[in-house]
Amino acid sequence: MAESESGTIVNSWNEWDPLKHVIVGVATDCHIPPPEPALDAKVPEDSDMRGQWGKRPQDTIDRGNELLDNFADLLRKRGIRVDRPTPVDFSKPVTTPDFHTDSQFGCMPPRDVLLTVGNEMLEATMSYRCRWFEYLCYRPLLQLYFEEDPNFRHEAAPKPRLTDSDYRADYLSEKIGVQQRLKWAEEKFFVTTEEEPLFDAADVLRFGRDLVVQHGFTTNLKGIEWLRRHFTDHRVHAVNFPGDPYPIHIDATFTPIRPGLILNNPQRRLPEAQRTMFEKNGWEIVDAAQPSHNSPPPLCYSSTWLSMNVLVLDPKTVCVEKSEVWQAEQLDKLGQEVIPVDLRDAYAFGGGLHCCTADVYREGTLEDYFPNQ
Ligand code: DAV
Repeated sequence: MAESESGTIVNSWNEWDPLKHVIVGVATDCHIPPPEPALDAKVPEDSDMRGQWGKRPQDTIDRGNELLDNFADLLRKRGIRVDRPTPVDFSKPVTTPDFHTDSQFGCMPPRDVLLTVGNEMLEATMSYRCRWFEYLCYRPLLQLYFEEDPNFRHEAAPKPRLTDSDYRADYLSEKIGVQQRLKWAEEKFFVTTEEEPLFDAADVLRFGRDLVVQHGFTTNLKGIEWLRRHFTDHRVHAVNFPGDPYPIHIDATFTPIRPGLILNNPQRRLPEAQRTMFEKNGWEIVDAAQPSHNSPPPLCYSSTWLSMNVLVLDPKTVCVEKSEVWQAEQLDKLGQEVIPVDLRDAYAFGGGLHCCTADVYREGTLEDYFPNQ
């Protein structure tokens, strides 16, 4: 591979090859956005976030940044280059010809916005109005990579209109009840419609030639079809996980650890019919260990299953949140070196160790891990 004078290389084909360069999010100015359809559907019915919006308390932002800075330092000490996004003013309302929202969100989980496949970084469409402009926080970095790596391809998926026709009104009641939500999730009846392609980057897992994409609240079938037509050298597989009443993002549900091994959330098992590709190629899907906590931290969108939102540094080494002792123990028994990282107080900003990062460069090449299709 040609290397530029700066040494910058954008290239990553999977979730486990040796990590050399990564983006870590920042919590600065992070907001709880005002109500909007897709976001409301994700906020659990008993959440302390219902009815609240505005800038998050400054002391929680400072604490989140402290933990994210420490994580960035830990990675740097292991020889990994770490870059950080540039927050925009998230208090600014956004008006397009099609929608208005009174504030934006933040730039903590870069994983949601940026999808790296080989030498390409693709800005996702996103599916929340408050996150429509989030790519702006990453543009200074992507411009830099464009200058420094002559092979880097900067791509952006078509910006969606996000009118009301993108969302099912059925989901707008607060009192749907978890049983109804589970039934709808099983039937693949999600809050987003098939009006136009929608996807968040965190719904995509990269396995070399195969991309595995979760169909749920944040990614619709048209979004998956768009990815299929875009990544023409890849096989794109749609998966869904009944058992999650609020299905967004695949990375607290299905977590590849190394070639041949995936953790699956035991409350959100991959349906039997979708296991064939893994079984035919000798991949093991094991139930993830239980989370250490009974409830998420305050003002957090995500479930307790951020326990399995781990960051793999190489096929033998994995970062696990420090308090998630059961997950750490399981990975240790599975033969991985486990690095504990204190991040729980940053969960509220949008996720765990996988969410708060986005790959720029992992060593390694494009491989076919599933030759028997
Ligand atoms: O379990 O709440 C969180 C995923 C964040 N990227 C969950 C999914």
